[in-house]
Amino acid sequence: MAILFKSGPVSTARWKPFLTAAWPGRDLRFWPEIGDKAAVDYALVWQPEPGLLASLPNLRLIISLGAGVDHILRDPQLPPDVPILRLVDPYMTRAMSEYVVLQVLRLHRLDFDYRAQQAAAEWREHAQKNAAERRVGILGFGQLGQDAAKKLAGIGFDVAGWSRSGREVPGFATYGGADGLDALLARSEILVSLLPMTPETEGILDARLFARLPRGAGLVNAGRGRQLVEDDLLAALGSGQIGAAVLDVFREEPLPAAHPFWRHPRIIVTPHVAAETHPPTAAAIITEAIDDLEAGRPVANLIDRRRGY
Ligand code: NDP
Ligand code: OXD
Repeated sequence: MAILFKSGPVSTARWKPFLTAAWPGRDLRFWPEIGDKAAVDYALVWQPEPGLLASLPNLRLIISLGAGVDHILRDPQLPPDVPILRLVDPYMTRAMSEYVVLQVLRLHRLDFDYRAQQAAAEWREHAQKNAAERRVGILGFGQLGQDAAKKLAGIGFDVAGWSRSGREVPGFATYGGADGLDALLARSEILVSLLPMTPETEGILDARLFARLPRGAGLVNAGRGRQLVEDDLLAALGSGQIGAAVLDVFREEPLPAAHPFWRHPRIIVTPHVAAETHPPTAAAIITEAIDDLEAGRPVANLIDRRRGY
């Protein structure tokens, strides 16, 4: 019975002490030291290379070291019947909400304008709405989207959410499907995307979508980079259809130094840090999932492969 951990070197160094403490005496293996592959029954992974999971013949559970699972599902050789667990960690959820609140406030309070004015030593005031007069739309109304909505509503923002199912969430206007998207976009002066990466959401943040937002809308993307059509965003910023954007995720990460986003005056870039995995709390959640599986109890937060998230 062995547990394999596969991530980058920095993440491995951060996780190691917590995993060792969580599973004293268990056979823990840190990639690339896999040893006997037949002995591995659990794999904790971030961006496993294609074929790695298929090479473990007795795997019982694949555990994503993040909330998203696109980095696992993209493997064409992924073993079809092994369940996949995604991280749902209240610590991470709170981190994402902090990020969303910060960026929505930044857009709401015209921070891009005032930073630019400071650089030019220009003293000029703009009309300022109150949060209650600012409509925020959240694409992806799951764990992260709903918590962010609650925190934004606590400040007074008028928040609505969009999901695949159009699920009802008490206290919020919710929308679902293609028709629902039109309605959500029409009311969103600030649009926050917290969508999982699936074939349906790839490229969803494109010129067609931007055109349906109120003119000058702000955008926050902390879902996945491949959901954004980068040239369409640059064009929408150029025309003023999008007023400013805050981006945490990118098609290519790290974002190449020559990429125009780095120096665009109406874009803020953060290096995929909106909600980092937190090993102390995540290790406890993973332990519980493994205990449940071994005891024959239902395991929470297994993904539905057909939906892709
Ligand atoms: P959840 O599975 O809890 O929520 C996903 C939401 O997206 C659900 O409301 C779901 O609808 C909706 N959705 C999925 N597909 C579609 C679609 N085609 N059309 C409309 N709505 C759709 O996920 P989380 O909230 O936990 O995480 C969301 C994503 O955030 C992750 O997959 C990851 O990509 C990203 N993330 C980014 C981080 C960062 O640091 N930047 C950190 C953590 C996560 P329904 O409710 O109907 O199922
Ligand atoms: C995640 C992420 O999916 O950090 O957890 O992007």
